[in-house]
Amino acid sequence: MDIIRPHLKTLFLSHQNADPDAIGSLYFLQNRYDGDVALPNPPDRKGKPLAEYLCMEYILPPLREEYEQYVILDTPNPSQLEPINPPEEKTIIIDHHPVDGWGREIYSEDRTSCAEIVFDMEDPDVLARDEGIGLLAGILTDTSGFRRGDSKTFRTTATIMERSGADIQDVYQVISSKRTYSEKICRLKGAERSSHIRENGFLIAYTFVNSFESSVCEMLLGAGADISFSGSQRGDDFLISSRGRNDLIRYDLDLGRMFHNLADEHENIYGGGHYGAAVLKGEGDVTEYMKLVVDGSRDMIKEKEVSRPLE
Ligand SMILES: [Mn+2]
Repeated sequence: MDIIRPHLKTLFLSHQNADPDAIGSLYFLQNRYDGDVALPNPPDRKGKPLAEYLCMEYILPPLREEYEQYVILDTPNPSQLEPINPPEEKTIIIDHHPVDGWGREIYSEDRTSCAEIVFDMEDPDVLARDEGIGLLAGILTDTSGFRRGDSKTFRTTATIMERSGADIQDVYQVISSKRTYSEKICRLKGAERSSHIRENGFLIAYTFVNSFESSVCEMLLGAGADISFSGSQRGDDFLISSRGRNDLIRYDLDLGRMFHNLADEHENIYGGGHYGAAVLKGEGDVTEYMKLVVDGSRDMIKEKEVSRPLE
């Protein structure tokens, strides 16, 4: 498929706090097309060791050069590229998120990871071991360790393993990293300050922290919540991260869509994501928006008329 034009001076871009799916997909395409890579800020806890392992060089803002082609990966909304703002007419967007915040034509497929899309798009006969590790790391994290995914996911995974010679143990070794002291403190404080409510048998937990919002959400799921929210206030801006158990999809409880709809109703707010992972952010008071998202999740459960049996 000819989505990316060869022989043009190309910059590959992905979202803030780049995860292994972003890093692995960028690395693979950079190898194929020989362009530069730029990120809005440094990668996240798992993206960073992967980028280091791959010796992937990336440019951080400000960008000093102009390019003929900008290829944006794994990014559902332009706000996730800030402060990078590529010229619209030279931009190609490749993504796997169901909620589209771009308002213009993008190349998207309903897959669990961007890595699957870019690999199948290129379908190379020969794949370097490190390319395989990058792509597999993306699939592994976006499927939450293969707890999500359809037959296409596993077919693509098998093909990448066969052609690159990489295996899953290699990938785990590269992306498993220890939590920093400040992350551990955030998680503990998040636990201390957390509250929870029940709605039709679903446990909804929420808390307030200063950073590591998504890690704190995962901690709350680990503690037993079905849906978790963790919010922070930074000056005039707030950020709320959300996570849901993998089976929310079975109940059609889509946190990404809920955040997207909330953002549509409020000015200067961005919201989006997947069923089980979403972010709402913008200008405003975090406690106010926390109330909105907690109420929103209760309403969603009531509207869908779903319940979880108490075991
Ligand atoms: Mn992704």
